[in-house]
Amino acid sequence: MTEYNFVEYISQRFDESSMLSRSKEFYDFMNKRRTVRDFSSKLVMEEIIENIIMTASSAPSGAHKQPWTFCVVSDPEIKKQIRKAAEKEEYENYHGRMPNEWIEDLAYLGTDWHKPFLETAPYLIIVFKKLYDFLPEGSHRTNYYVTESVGIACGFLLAAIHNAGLAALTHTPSPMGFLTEILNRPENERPFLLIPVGYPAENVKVPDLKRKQFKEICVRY
Ligand code: IYR
Repeated sequence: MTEYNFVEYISQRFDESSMLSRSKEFYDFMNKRRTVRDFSSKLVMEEIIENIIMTASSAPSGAHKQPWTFCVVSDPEIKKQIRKAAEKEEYENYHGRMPNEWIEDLAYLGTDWHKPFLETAPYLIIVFKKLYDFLPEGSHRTNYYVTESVGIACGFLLAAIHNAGLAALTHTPSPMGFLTEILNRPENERPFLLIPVGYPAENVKVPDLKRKQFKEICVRY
């Protein structure tokens, strides 16, 4: 029988009162995260971005395939191309492609087809999901639960961005095929999420939204 290598798990243990305070403090901290749509162009240290991405890549994934690529764009020329292509699609979305119900649901966010943040934010992190991997000789190897895995990694990414004191926007221009072309990604990758990252603009305002109460989102058995 094949023997596989297992190593000791170094679990994080705290006494119960620390668990209570840590869980509450983490909730309070995460509950302060907000999506921001106006960014400062102030530069962010590369190493902070690297740490954030490595945090995202520590997420669990189907069969530990880590089926993701994080493209980090800071080149103004590429950002400009991305903005132009995204605005072209979004113009169509806001002028007929999105049904009225969707437009109504977005009204309170104050969004429209203009996407200046795609140029002002110092970094755009474009997350690609990898449907399969290439083996060295060119054949394909399947990845599993790709959407779930990459979704979880994006959650880690947003938490790490917030933890670093930076702001982000989960932007989903649709359709996103232009990202494959502009960034010249291989055929096994599909764009998943476009996340501008940076410091929020001075005095930035966010919609006055309320989050659901515990009872509304949790059912006990
Ligand atoms: N992708 C468009 C529309 C949009 C859709 C949803 I759902 C939002 O929560 C916000 C915007 C845009 O980025 O403007």
